[in-house]
Amino acid sequence: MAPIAPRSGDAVFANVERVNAELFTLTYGAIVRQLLTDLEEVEEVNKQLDQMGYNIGIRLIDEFLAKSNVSRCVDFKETAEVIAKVGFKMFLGVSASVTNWDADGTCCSLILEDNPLVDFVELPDTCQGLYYCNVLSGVIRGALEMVSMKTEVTWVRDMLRGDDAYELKVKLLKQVPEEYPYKDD
Ligand code: MYR
Repeated sequence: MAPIAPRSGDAVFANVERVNAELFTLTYGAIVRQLLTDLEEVEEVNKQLDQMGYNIGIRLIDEFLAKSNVSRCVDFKETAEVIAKVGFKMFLGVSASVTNWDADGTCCSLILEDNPLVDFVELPDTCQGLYYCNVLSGVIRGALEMVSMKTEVTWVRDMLRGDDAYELKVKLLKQVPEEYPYKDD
């Protein structure tokens, strides 16, 4: 009989990552389901998911800045690229594309073709109006607020609602200048 060959470290690591990702997806689904039960109104669930995301975002930015080595972005266009290519990759395992810029460079769309949050998800008819992934809009809003950018983040397209992609509109409302924390006198 052939000996049982140990799996390589890489294979084990990939497996652990996949299991973690699935656990995360299923846990998120369980949270949404519980909110639907507790709050009853889909609009309230949308608000709660966004608020949860915001609370995550204001903390996650520290980890993002520490791990990514990203330095200050020159403008909002660079910030959007960083979110799409580095932030999404780091926390969601997929990257997004950035499109639909407005003329003054303060509003764009982040398009996700692959969205691990919705693996295994099917929404019943009673959930029409639910923005299942609303935690993501809150995360972006919270994270950007911590680096002095007030934004409005809204869903434009959602595959769970029958659209052909996931599209988030990110609008920069205000860039708060950072204050020097010490008085010069
Ligand atoms: C700067 O200070 O100019 C850099 C700003 C970088 C902001 C990056 C925010 C990362 C947000 C990650 C979102 C992940 C969603 C899953």
